[in-house]
Amino acid sequence: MEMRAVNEQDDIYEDTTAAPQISRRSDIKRENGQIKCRIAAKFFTAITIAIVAILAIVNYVQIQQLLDENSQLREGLAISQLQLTEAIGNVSESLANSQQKQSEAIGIISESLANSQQKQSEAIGNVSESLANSQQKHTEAIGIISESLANSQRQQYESIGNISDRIIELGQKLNNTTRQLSGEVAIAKSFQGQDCKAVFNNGITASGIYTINVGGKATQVYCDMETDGGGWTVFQRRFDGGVDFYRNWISYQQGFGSLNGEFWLGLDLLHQLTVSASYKLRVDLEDAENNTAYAEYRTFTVGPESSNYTLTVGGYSGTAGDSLADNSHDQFSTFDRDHDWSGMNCAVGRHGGWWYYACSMSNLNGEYLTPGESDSRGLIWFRWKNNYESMRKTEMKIKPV
Ligand SMILES: *[C@@H]1O[C@H](CO)[C@@H](O)[C@H](O)[C@H]1NC(C)=O
Ligand SMILES: *[C@@H]1O[C@H](CO)[C@@H](O)[C@H](O)[C@H]1NC(C)=O
Ligand SMILES: *[C@@H]1O[C@H](CO)[C@@H](O)[C@H](O)[C@H]1NC(C)=O
Ligand SMILES: *[C@@H]1O[C@H](CO)[C@@H](O)[C@H](O)[C@H]1NC(C)=O
Ligand SMILES: *[C@@H]1O[C@H](CO)[C@@H](O)[C@H](O)[C@H]1NC(C)=O
Ligand SMILES: *[C@@H]1O[C@H](CO)[C@@H](O)[C@H](O)[C@H]1NC(C)=O
Ligand SMILES: *[C@@H]1O[C@H](CO)[C@@H](O)[C@H](O)[C@H]1NC(C)=O
Ligand SMILES: [Ca+2]
Repeated sequence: MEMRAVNEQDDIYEDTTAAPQISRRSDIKRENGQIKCRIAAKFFTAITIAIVAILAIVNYVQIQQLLDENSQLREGLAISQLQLTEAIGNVSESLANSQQKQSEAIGIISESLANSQQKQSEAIGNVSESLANSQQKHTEAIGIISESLANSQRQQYESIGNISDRIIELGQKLNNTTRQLSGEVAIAKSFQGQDCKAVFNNGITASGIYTINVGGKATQVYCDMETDGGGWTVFQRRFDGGVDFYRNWISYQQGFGSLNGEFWLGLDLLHQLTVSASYKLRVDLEDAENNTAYAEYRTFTVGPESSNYTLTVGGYSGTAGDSLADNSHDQFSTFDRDHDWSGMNCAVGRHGGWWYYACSMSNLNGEYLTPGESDSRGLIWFRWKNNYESMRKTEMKIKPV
């Protein structure tokens, strides 16, 4: 900028020198002025140059200073980088140190831990050992206790066993005595009478087996305490064919079967009873369809053995019809004692024991057939059905009139 200004001044001087018509004096004056101008211009130029130079110098110095500052900064940067690196190094080092110390500390801790663990293990071992010892002692003690307990228990058991034995023995004795006593009581109770009516009159009103006194002899009988006012001494019962009634003379004399099941009480007993007082007879029947009927006879006696147990029966009433009055005054027959009127053996023909004549309208000791089956060997009560239909159930019983 300054340099261009100087060049423009030069151009102005060139132009002024190109005018020769100017007068001398005025020329000299003009020349003086021009010189003065030129000197002033040169001076001015020199000053300008000097200023420019100074400015350049100042500029340079400033640049130098800037460069210095720059390098100082770089140096400082480098130093600080170095220091940083050093510091990082220091930090790393101290970190490494602390890590080492930490490792060392961990090592120490582990070691002491291991030691304490060892001690702990040892202590546990010691405890276990002493525990084992105490347990062994305990076990031993228990063994001793158990043994002595077992011994005492054994002794106890033995003595209990002895006592139990004794108790059982005594109980059996008591039982026996009680049984005998209760039997005797039962006999005593019903002994006053010779039949189920007497038992009934003693206040026993349940059907079952009771002991009665027949001619001073204790005898068990089945008592029907329900039918027609109760007190019936049952001497014949059929209901399932469980007992074979095709028996000989002696059997019919003495009786057979079971009082709880089917049975025949016996001709001797019947005789004894029926001659000692006046008895009525009742015959209860049930057919195949479970219809029931009965026949009652106001008089009923069975003669002595010497009469071959001759039957006396009469005074029928009932629903089953009279199928027995025809047998009155007839002797009892079995397959081995034929006392019937027939040329043949009715007991064999009718498969039973009865007061046959030739032969009979009744056959309640016959063969137990399928109920309803029509066969003269069956359990016949002809005048109920007017045929030989065999009964499902029969009962013959007596009661004093
Ligand atoms: C680095 O550590 C050394 C000695 O360990 C110390 O002289 C120096 O000043 C440390 N430098 C820094 C930057 O902390
Ligand atoms: C374990 O017992 C032994 C001797 O029996 C003893 O020397 C040791 O100190 C015991 N250790 C501990 C931890 O009690
Ligand atoms: C049990 O009885 C037997 C003999 O029967 C006898 O030797 C034993 O000593 C008795 N025991 C006890 C504990 O009474
Ligand atoms: C007594 O006898 C009855 C039967 O008559 C029987 O059930 C009972 O167990 C017996 N008791 C004893 C202690 O023998
Ligand atoms: C009890 O009676 C039975 C027979 O009925 C007999 O075998 C037993 O020895 C009796 N027991 C006692 C302790 O009298
Ligand atoms: C008759 O009575 C008997 C039991 O005594 C029974 O099994 C049977 O089914 C009865 N029959 C009829 C037709 O009721
Ligand atoms: C009874 O039967 C026998 C034959 O078994 C006979 O000898 C006896 O005379 C009979 N008694 C009467 C009273 O008929
Ligand atoms: Ca005959």
